[in-house]
Amino acid sequence: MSEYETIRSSLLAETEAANSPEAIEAVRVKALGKASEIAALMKTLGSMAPEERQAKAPLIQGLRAEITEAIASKKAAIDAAALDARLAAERIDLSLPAPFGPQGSVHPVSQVMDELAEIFADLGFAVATGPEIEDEWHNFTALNIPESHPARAMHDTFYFPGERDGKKMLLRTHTSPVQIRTMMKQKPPIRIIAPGRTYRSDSDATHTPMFHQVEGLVIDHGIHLGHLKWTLETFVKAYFERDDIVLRLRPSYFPFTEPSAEVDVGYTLVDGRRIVGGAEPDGWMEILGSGMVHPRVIANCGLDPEEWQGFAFGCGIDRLAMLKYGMDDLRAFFDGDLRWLRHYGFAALDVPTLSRGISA
Ligand code: 2NL
Repeated sequence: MSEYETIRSSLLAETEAANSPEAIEAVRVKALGKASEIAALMKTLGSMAPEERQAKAPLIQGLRAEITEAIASKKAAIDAAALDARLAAERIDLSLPAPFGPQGSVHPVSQVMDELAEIFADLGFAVATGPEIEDEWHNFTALNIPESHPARAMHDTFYFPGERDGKKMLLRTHTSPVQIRTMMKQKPPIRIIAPGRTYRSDSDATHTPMFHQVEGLVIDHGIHLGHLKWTLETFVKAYFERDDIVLRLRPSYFPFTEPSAEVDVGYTLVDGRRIVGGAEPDGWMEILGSGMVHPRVIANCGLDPEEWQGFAFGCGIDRLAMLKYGMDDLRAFFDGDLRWLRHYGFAALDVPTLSRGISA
């Protein structure tokens, strides 16, 4: 038997005999490692005469390749057998309850936004969104609030320094610009609500510099104040989840609506607290501003006010949440205090639907 054949048969026998991951690893190190016979043979190639090298190199390299392959396939067989043994021995108990991880909650503002979307979807309104960084035209000019109008100052606007494309930029003071953008790009009929963040430089127990607003807009043929009143009544009853709610429309003024009305809901006193609703109210709380869209606003958006009429309304989402869920300080809404969030937050999968009760 040649020297190579002796090495080959002894290594193959050792490979065959190995029966654990440790054993096959030991064989690998012994057969192919730095101190192995095969490594020593490889080294002799360098000092051989060319003819001898030509004759022996294929034999030595073939031997190394054959042993390498034999060890790899034996290792694969050992690993497969070990896995089969584990699979046969171990069982996963699918009936064990899963461990609970940290649970977040839905912020009341997000919850109310979902409730609003659900209520108005039922009335055929889509949800529209738009940029929080706006230009003066979409936030003011299009809404019939001209340059020197006190309403511009009234809004305590946050302006950005400098200009973008020659336009003065600002943080939107209401979500009206979303409705303006919708009227500019979508042919009526339009039925949308625009919920979102709005900004005014204002800060006390009932005002935060960032707050949330929802506005609604309907543009169609022959829209009149009756449509506005019915829509708001239907919305308020669905939102507060009771039918005995009385609304009061008070004449008011907004530059973007004519006529304009502020909307009060009747409240009743229950244990000294004001609760929205009751057939015979103890008093009135203002919750909404509204009106028929000013013809100049309709014309500013490229529509003919002789053909298209509409109504619009706006209200604070944060205040709607406070009235329904009983918080009394607006500032706590945006403090990120986990105790407050756990107390007032909603379960993540508790999605409001009309059929299950809007906040059930
Ligand atoms: C309030 C009053 C209001 C509107 C918002 C509106 C939007 C367009 C055209 C006309 Cl594009 N009007 N929005 C109308 C009346 C009142 O909000 O007190 N908000 C808190």
